[in-house]
Amino acid sequence: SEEEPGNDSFAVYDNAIGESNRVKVKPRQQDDDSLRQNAVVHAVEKPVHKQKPPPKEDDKSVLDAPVANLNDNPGELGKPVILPKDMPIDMKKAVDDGWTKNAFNQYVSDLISVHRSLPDPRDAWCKDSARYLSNLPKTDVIICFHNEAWSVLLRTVHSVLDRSPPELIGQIILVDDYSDMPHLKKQLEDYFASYPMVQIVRGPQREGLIRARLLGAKYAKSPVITYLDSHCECAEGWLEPLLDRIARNSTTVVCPVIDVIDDTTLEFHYRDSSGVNVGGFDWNLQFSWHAVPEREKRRHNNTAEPVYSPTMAGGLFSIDREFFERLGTYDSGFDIWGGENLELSFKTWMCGGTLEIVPCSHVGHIFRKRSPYKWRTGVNVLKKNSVRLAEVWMDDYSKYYLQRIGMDKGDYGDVSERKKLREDLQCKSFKWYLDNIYPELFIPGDAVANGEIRNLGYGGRTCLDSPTGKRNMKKPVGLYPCHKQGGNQYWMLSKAGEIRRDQSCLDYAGKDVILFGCHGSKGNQFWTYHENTKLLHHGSSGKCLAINEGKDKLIMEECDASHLRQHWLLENYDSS
Ligand code: UD2
Ligand code: MN
Repeated sequence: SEEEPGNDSFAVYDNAIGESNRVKVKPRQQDDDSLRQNAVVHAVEKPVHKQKPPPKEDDKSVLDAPVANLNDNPGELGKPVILPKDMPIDMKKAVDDGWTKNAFNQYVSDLISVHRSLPDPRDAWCKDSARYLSNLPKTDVIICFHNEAWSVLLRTVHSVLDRSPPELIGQIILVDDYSDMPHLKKQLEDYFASYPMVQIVRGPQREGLIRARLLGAKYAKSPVITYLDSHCECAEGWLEPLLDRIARNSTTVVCPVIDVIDDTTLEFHYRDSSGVNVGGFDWNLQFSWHAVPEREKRRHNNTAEPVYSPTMAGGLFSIDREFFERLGTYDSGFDIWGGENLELSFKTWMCGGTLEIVPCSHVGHIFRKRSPYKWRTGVNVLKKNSVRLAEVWMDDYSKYYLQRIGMDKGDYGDVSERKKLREDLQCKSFKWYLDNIYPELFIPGDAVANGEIRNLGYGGRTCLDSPTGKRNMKKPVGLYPCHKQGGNQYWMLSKAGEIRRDQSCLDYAGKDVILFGCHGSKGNQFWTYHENTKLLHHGSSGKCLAINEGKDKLIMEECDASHLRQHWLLENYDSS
């Protein structure tokens, strides 16, 4: 499951301080479909300049235009837009600027209609309207943004308007989290002036996405709240399957399948129901995707049925407004970005609710590889959020997270109110959650050793150091001076003889020693530690783990306890 495509898509912003390059943005014209008028587009496998003139300025006319015309426009039906390799210099500059400001290809987005069509990603099972209750509750849709690109924000809103039954939407609440891009000022109000459903709320200062969502919730009146990121596209029939689950049980929190909108071409890649993933997390409190576990598959007759998910990705979900309030909405002490998704997931399960992914509901999202906006300077925002989360919800298990950050909690503010909330709600324990909702998660306390793995050769100051990022899963595992701060030097030896980093295992198949998704069948992932000789003996090869003289490479050698370079010290080793 480590290799699921979704995995790569979640950026982890290491320094918690996103760079931002606030280049002045050219004011946009009123109707965005007009942007395409002068554009040169190379659609895939199509000759240049193939596209028809864009539809008329009036928004409504776009919908009425004959389908045949529309389908030739760039990006229609979710198709990719590929720019020519040899771009004229000013076009190249515009493309680069778009990337700098947004961390996705804004230039390409601007070529695509804000009403573009998408393929219908639904399983046949989903299209039977008898599956859904006829009296569904209304939802308000809350979309928070901080310096979002104009065409992307508008496409998000239009995808809701164009593909939701109007009687199911109360308001669309756009929350501006103190953007300073000029197109997000009066121009936005002007644009939506003729859309009574759309309301714009402006935050008085930069709040971060969590408090911005709370601000939006204050304006919500419908029985259900639906949150979306500001770079999404809702697909056909996305809403009814979500609302249906809440109509049946108001403590069910639901997420659509998040389809990937390519950051470069804006291609809409949808995932059919057999490829659905559920959410998990690791002990760094980072969200991760996993294949639907067997125990969950057994509950279903059809892969399109809603599946239980231990956690949610965070940005896209619907929740009963009163249930959200009962759960204490979000912790308003969370800043800017991160951790709120796990907070809501844990308490949903622990305090009497259910969290599901609904394969019939599809919403695309542009996954970015870096955060384009400014975070807070001088504070590790993500760590502060995660410490609050761990302190309030994880009981004794919080220590496994704290070990990953060298036991240094920093200043995380006051959490007494949140603890009281948990008490008042009489929520279940975190152990109950792990045992019943996420039994797949490896518990560090079940390890025979945890912490650094130090080599005793050449001075004895070198530690096993994990390659970073899921992308590097197949890169050789490295070496680095021991730093005692956990992080990439935090390893666990499991009772089953795996050297683990959460769900990935040290693996040797004859070439490099790499990290690979744990498979639980020993072989290339089976290691035996001999406390007296200090050798780390590998199962399938019979060799021993060692380091080279340069202290920068792991090697596998014939076992020989007289070589210090084969000696290892495992932190907190306890074989009893
Ligand atoms: C994911 C979630 C995101 C959120 C985050 C963890 C998905 C698809 N996305 O990250 O919703 O749960 O994990 O916190 O599940 N924004 C503000 N103010 C800020 C920063 C961001 O309003 O200070 C807006 C931003 O414009 C966007 C939304 O919040 O609409 C989420 O931010 P993101 O897209 O940078 O987060 P993402 O998708 O990497
Ligand atoms: Mn996002």
